[in-house]
Amino acid sequence: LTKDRYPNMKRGKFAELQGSHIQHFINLLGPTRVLTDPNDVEPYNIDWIKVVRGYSGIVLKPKTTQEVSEILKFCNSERLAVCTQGGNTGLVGGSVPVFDEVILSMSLMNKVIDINPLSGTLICEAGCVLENLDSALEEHNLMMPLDLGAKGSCHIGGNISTNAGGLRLIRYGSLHGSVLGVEAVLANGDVMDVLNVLKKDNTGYHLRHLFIGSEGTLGVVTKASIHCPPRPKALNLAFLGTDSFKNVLNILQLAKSCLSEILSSCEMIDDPSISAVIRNLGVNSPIGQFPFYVLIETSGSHTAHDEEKLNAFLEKAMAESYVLDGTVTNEPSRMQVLWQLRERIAEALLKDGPVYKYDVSLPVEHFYGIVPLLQEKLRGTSAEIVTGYGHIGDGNVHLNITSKFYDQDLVHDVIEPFVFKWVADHNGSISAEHGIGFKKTEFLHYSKKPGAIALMKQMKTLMDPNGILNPYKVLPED
Ligand code: FAD
Ligand code: 2HG
Ligand code: ZN
Repeated sequence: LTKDRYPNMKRGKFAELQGSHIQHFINLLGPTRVLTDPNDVEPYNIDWIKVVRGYSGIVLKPKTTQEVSEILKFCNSERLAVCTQGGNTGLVGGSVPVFDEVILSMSLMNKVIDINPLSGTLICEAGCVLENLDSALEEHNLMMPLDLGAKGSCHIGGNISTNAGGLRLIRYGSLHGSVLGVEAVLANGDVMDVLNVLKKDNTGYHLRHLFIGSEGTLGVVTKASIHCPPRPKALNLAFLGTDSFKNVLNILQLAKSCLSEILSSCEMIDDPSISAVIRNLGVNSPIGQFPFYVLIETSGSHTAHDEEKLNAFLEKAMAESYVLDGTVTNEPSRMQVLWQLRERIAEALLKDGPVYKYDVSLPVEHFYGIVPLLQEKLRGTSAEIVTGYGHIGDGNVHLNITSKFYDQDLVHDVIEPFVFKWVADHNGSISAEHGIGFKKTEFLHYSKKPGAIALMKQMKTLMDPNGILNPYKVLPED
């Protein structure tokens, strides 16, 4: 881990870690929850896609809000920068240090505090793994309102801090709706308790929203209360092949009108994406090869009712030749295999080499437009595999470009200017759900007006005057 990995970035004027700091942390947490052995610390310095890495020498593992508070109070007074880390599955380099920031791992704050089946509310600590929460809720016939491929590792605190979207946003909405309250520790160690469990509470500014999507730059989320929907009794999954993007849109429109309230996911996969899953992970597709595939999930409370609706939709989609082939199942093991074809694309693409990722929102008619343009533009370069897939129901395409090696010039001079200008020209957003993190700060201006960026900076200064919380992330350099 070399210190000059980012030659154009200047380390902020923060203190460097001293032996006396380490001793203070050991006094606070005990020796086993302060990691300083470089072998133990290294995994926390490297992000999931292995392109962003820092050289922090310490990982702290608090177990209580009080400990988080003591840590931040000390770091603030000593001017030690802090990078909070959840499951480290973030895709924009926000979860790892850029230089030598103290890493605050939330992994031991993983207790479920309360599940109320009557109100459908969950209160838990921020380090709970998303999948574990969903399993805990299952006993009470409830479910988590979000689901994503990283569910086995990501934390609810990380989901909240990135405002993660995922596979079921079309049905359950964003975390700005589902998160009822949070407890967060501010940069100076103060505990901000807005852990509301009520659905309605219009008592002034809704402070919890400051922590949803602010990527660890305004505070450390320590607890959350979440509104959890009833677990559906009937689930169906259809995996459909089609010949054109036009027909993908036809399928989406038909699914919305025929399935309406039972539609719980609508995802699109293009052929290069599914080919990577088949080739690199050995998962088989149950149908022939098509340029595009659509996954449609229905969830409801009445099996016969849902099947009737789904069949009517499929009959119409086939009659109109929107769908050329497909398979439908309600068997849990088969559904799991089908979901792998979608959920494991990110993992599969990484096996072919470094991946340049662009997570963009677009008006749905432009969802796939940039993919063929880039395929043409990048033909004959080191980065020939261009794929597009994602949350078509929410207008959120994941543009992924796989390269034989990391080609800085191609990324900076060719791909990024083209992608971000195209997205801005088509009234899109340069980050639909992954956030800005470390990798997208210089492009924020494509999606936020100068006045909005200025207000964001003022809020940061107000809440974290010494700038110790996740520096170099979200906000562009002055
Ligand atoms: P981390 O990666 O550890 O951190 C992410 C950011 O949140 C960092 O800035 C970090 O500082 C901050 N943070 C973490 N915990 C806290 C806390 N307690 N308090 C304050 N700040 C904190 N994202 C989507 O939106 N939709 C998807 O469908 C989706 N699918 C994915 C699939 C895969 C296979 C992978 C690898 C990632 C996917 N992601 C997706 C991206 C990622 O945003 C989510 O995985 C998740 O929300 C990150 O949670 P985490 O606990 O891993 O957070
Ligand atoms: C998904 O929806 C994730 O699978 C990851 O958001 C997207 O890797 C990506 O580009
Ligand atoms: Zn996604």
